[in-house]
Amino acid sequence: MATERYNAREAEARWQKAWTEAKVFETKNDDPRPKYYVLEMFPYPSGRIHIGHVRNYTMGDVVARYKRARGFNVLHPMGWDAFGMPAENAAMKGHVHPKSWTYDNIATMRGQLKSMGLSLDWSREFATCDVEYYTQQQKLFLDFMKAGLVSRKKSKVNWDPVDMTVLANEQVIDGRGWRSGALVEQRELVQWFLKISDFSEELLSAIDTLDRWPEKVRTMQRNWIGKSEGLRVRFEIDGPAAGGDPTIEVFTTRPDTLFGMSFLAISADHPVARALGEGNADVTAFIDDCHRIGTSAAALETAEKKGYDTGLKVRHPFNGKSYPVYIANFVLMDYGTGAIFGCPAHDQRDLDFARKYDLTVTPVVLPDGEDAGNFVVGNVAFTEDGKLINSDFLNGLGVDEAKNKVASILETRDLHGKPAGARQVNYRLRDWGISRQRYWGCPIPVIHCDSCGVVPVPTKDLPVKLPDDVEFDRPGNPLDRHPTFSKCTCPECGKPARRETDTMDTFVDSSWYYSRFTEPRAGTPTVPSVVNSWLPVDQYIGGIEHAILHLLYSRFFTRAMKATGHVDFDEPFRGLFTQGMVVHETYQTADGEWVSPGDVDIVTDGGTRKARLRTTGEDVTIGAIEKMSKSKKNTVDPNDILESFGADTARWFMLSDSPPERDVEWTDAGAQGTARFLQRVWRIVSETSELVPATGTAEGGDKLALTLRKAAHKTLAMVEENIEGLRFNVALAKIYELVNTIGSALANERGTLEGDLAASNALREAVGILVKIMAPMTPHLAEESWAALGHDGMLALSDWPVLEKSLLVEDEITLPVQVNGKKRADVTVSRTAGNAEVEAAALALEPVIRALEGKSPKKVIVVPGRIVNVVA
Ligand code: ANZ
Ligand code: ZN
Repeated sequence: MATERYNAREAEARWQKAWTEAKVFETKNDDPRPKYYVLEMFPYPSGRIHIGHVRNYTMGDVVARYKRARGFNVLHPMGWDAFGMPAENAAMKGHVHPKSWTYDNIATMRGQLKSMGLSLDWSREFATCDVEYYTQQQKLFLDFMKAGLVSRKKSKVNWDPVDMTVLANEQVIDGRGWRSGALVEQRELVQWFLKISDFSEELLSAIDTLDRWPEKVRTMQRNWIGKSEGLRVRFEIDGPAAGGDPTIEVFTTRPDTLFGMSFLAISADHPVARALGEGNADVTAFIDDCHRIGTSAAALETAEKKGYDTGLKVRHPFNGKSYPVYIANFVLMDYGTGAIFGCPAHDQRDLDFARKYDLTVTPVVLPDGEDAGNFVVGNVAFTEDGKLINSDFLNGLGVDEAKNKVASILETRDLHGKPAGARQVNYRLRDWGISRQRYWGCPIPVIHCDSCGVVPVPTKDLPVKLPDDVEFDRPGNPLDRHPTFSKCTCPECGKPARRETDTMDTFVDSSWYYSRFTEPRAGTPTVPSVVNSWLPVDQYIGGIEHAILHLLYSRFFTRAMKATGHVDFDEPFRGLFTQGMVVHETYQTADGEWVSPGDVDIVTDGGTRKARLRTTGEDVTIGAIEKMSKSKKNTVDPNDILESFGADTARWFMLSDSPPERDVEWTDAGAQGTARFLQRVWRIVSETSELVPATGTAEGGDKLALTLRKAAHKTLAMVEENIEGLRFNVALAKIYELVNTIGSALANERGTLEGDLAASNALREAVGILVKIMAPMTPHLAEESWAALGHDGMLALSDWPVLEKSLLVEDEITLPVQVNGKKRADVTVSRTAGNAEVEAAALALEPVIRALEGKSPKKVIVVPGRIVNVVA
């Protein structure tokens, strides 16, 4: 009986059922214990869980189970980020409705997650495509609208001509749609926006409070918000104005470089450019050309810099000279004022432009250690700090002083009735365009009426439900061509009106789901008293790919929900952890075809690892260890892993080898090693259960008892510390050591364990601790072991072991022993030993006796706790 192998498959299913039946992981909001909210980023229901999910959810589950054992009321929910394009793509390809495709996938993936033994409160599960969820989201939208946080504006969008949809900048990769691969075009559309830019400063400054976020994520968020402090400078047009205004205003962060100016450039969408374009075919052609490159910063960065000399000139504010005005493709209309002054010596783009159009390059900032007489700028602009030169009254000043001086002068100078300069803070962060011309998303709850304009759908008429009877035979938005969806009457005047057919960006859905989990069936988006008691999320865990948008949108949403009375906190996630990826070796046949790990046998041939194709025995090359990807076929299916090894092995292996923020390499050999280790733990448990009685108190005892007790409590302390610090691999390494200690006691000291009550009590205690500290990682094996050790209740409901701090104190001490000033040996004595005892022990050491060469020492000085000095 005791030596029976642990049957993971059978035991795991059994314990999962037992947990579910006992509702162990269902969380009550009114539980009086302190609350702890741990959340992993919810999955998109693509069809199957992938190995990254296994790692992510294992980490969250370890935290959840650990915190539960430590007496917290833990909220650990799961749901589905279920709207989005892939469902529609599947519908277009496979004649399956996005809804059934999505819910079928959810069913499959739910089953897979359940087989991982995650301690989730499934009673709170929802999918963002559930009508109940998106109804509440529509309410939020209407509240945001009332609060002035929604706008509608015409804006240039990236248009994917194949998918017939607007793409976010991030969805345009090298000028092509991320899914369709089609060349993206620019179009103007009236879109719905959430006014995230109202919160730019707050979202930026609050990053400082996120001290439990990875520094790199905080930096990425800061850069994305992109605050810059600069000056708006108005230049007088030299000659007749185009479009009425006698001036052109630019935004610059480098007013110190004004004397290095050699041109002014405006965006193709600038009013002056438009005015010039009227009736001028050349200008219009150039403007059209500019529209063909994407609006994204990346697209502009890589595109060749082009300009059109308008013939207009502007007058410099200080030197009285005139400079040409270009329309340039690298100037964005929606940043600053849509116009710049170009200073080629100190800006690379301006320099490239100046070289192309043969404009002057005058350095005005001199690097330290350079000589003003010789300094020239070649093809690399000098963008750092230095001293001003060639700049009249600014000469000799530092960059910051010069900026200030220019600003103070221009602020107080009048130009055509307005100040010539004004200080300004700018942010890169743009308002969030949420309109999508798709079916499978949350309908935007507004109505367009010819008489009343845009009218919000009254709350009592919610939800605006997605119709089921839609067709996907053509690309584009099926809602647009649905026979009745858009037909409605105006809630204000009762005349026939048109329902909005745009749906919301799926990032909206994931911007507040964590709040919804606290009261997922409420008839309001949140129940404030409840959500405020749970949030912010104590520990959020997910992939670094969400470092910017998802987290920033969630941070904005929280503030918008606060402004509309739905929550009462600013930051949604107190702790954030971004886990590394799961990587795998790649395999390739002689003709370069990628082979999946499942089709390969690894053999060791003369000491080297070799890979062979399972079907033919043909040699395949073992390639680089890379992120799992379909294209290189180096993926492993969690399903296969769970079936062949069981959940505990997969969970343990995911945590054991690498720090959680780094990549971990999945290897079958590693997983087999883990499986063997878990069998070893099971043998230890079985032997212990036969050897020792089920009860008794571990205390005192002789050497073996003490060794076991100390090892167990030290490990306990280390595991606590390292789970709290999310250093799971370190915690696991400590557990391996404890298993070795217990294993060797069982192998070598059986007699003592059988005969000595203190020793056998210590063994039971140590194995009990082992089982409990493994439970967060390998919960099934731990339950099975707990029962085998004779306990009645479920381990999942029991408390964490109590640490006996006294056992952590080292009670021996080692001191160096010097003979005539030279170190000869170390002496180990009891911490409580008196000087005489230390002296005797030191003099009895073989190397000390040898060093004394038969002489008797003149003096022995014991510095307690430090050193023993022998003078001969
Ligand atoms: C003159 C200058 C001289 C500039 C120099 C830089 C270096 P950040 O820091 O990102 O805010 N700029 C302003 N508006 C722009 C627009 N709509 N499209 C493209 N470029 C624009 O960058 C501010 C700088 O970017 C501004 O400072 C301006 O160029 C340019 F030695 O003005 B600078
Ligand atoms: Zn109306």
